[in-house]
Amino acid sequence: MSTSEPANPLLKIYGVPFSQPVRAVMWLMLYKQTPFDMVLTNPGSKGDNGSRHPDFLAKNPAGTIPTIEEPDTGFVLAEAHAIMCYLCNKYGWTDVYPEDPQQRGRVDWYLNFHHRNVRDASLGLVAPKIRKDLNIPEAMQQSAKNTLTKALKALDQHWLAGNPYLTGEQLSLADFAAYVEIGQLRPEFTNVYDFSPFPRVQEWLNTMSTVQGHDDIHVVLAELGDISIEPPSMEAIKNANKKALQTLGGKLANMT
Ligand SMILES: N[C@@H](CCC(=O)N[C@@H](CS)C(=O)NCC(=O)O)C(=O)O
Repeated sequence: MSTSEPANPLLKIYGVPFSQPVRAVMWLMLYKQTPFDMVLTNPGSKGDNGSRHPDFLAKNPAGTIPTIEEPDTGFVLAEAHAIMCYLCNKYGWTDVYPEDPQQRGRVDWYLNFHHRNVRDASLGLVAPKIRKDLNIPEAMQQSAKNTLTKALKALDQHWLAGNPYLTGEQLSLADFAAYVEIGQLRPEFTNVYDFSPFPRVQEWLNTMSTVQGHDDIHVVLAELGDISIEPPSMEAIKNANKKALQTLGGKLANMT
């Protein structure tokens, strides 16, 4: 693992630990031992700390987390993958975002493929239990589950054939991005998916759980536990986020 000089003043990350794309960005920062300011921002809320509040929409009109802001330059960026690529470019983190055009091309390939494919893990299996307010139609949930299963087949038969990480012998941004979606479904977390048809994916999940920062980033899910039978209460979700924030606060994140 390599380290970098802490940014000064610290980079602001708007989000909450329960958000998958926020976890991907925070994991990269923890992996690189780079401190940041975590600005708690509730997804979808129009309240003061919400991603749909006019102040937040002025920064990111899509109203989504993660969004980052550099206090020294005022530079704002949204979309988890754009953020991770930017941070790698800025700090020279070429181990996880290689300079070689073909290797980088493969990472970019995965990061683009991820949307509407692996990302459907949340739409089909997690959001229906956690965000009851969204009333995700049954047909949409089923379609998302089918999309995820096809994507996992592609990971098992193509991306992970012959190499331990998604894009080769080295851990890359692709692995962080994919794990926050797929890993959340594991038996030790929400327990909502049977991975037995995908042995290479299972092996990769085990490898990823040994990557620096994994346990700290996943406190929120370890706290929430199995949701396969009973959807968690709002109280349980809030407590899990709180515990996660305490852990992250004790590490590299300043909480604001
Ligand atoms: N493509 C975006 C997706 C971000 C996203 O869906 N964030 C959710 C939380 S997990 C969000 O902010 N939802 C609030 C909303 O859409 O109102 C990324 O990768 O950053």
